[in-house]
Amino acid sequence: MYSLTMSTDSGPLRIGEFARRVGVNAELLRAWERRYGLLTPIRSPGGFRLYTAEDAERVAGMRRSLDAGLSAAEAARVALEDSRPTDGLLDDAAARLLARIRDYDEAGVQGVLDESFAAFGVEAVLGQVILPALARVGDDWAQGTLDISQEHFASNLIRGRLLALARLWGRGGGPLALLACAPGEQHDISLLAFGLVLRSHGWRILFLGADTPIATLMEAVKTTEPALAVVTSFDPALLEAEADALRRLARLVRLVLSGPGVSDPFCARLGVRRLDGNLVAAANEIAAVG
Ligand code: B12
Repeated sequence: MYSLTMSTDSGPLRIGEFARRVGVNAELLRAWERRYGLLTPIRSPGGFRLYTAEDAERVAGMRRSLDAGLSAAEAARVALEDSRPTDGLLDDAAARLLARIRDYDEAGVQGVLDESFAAFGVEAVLGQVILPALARVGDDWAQGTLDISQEHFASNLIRGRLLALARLWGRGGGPLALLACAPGEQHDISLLAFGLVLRSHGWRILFLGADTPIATLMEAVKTTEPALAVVTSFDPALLEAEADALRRLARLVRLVLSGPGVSDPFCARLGVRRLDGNLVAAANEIAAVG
């Protein structure tokens, strides 16, 4: 069985290294490219061919079909049909983003984000590039293979980038969503991402961000009368401490609780809705049902 042989931490590769990783010699790779259009390398600024994870996936598919006894032309056709170019490119961008984060390479991080936003929609970049890279940053940090300074470097760049996209997201005529993190909660990047997806459906966003006291949230609700208030937490204890205040808030506004710190039993106790899982899907669902 041939799996995807390019690791997730490498960016596009020159042919020698690519050949080594996929286990097919460079001459044969060139022949497959020339004869069947199996590979679609991008060009480096110096004009070298650079192969991506998508190319690696096609080579793996080609080898599987050859092993199954198909002719080379037939195997290439099957591999091309099976390959999912967009997913490959997005995975590749996530891997490169992580590599640039590890190198503290600010221009590199911005470059990957520039390319990704230029080529794909906000939803795809958030859901398949930025959030997976952040999740991986967290995992690697927890395992001790990534330093907290790299996590801070990444968080600040990404947060700044998302805030720039959020500029004037309170304008317009759509329904208003008030977004805030629970008191004591610092993780506001996913809430920003959620707001951007909701904004793409025409919603207006009032973002209060990290560590918002529930009393002040109530004041903002009274003044702005939002259609929805979303409170996020990554830590169940922070919500538990605010149970009474949240219950009062839920009397004033349609309230949903979100993030990994929220549980079904807690929401049931308060009689509020829980929104979690994939945040892009959650925002799309809210936008669809109004
Ligand atoms: C960036 C980051 C930080 C930054 C936050 C910067 C910022 N302004 O947001 C800083 C440095 C402040 C930070 C601090 C801490 N962090 Co931190 N952090 C992270 C990291 C790397 C990414 C957070 C993030 O944006 N996640 C969003 C996405 C990537 O996560 P996700 O789980 O895939 O989210 C999915 C769903 O849960 C859901 N979802 C998540 N949010 C929302 C919101 C809405 C509206 C909806 C609908 C859905 C939804 O959608 C996502 C899928 O689409 C995570 C790693 C991780 N896996 O999350 C750790 C992580 C959350 N942090 C962790 C910890 C331990 C901490 C600290 C306690 C560390 C410390 N000792 O100080 C503090 C706590 C600070 C506080 N009081 O809040 C742990 C939490 C473990 C736990 N549950 O107990 C994690 C998981 C790292 C780890 N692997 O251990 N952190």
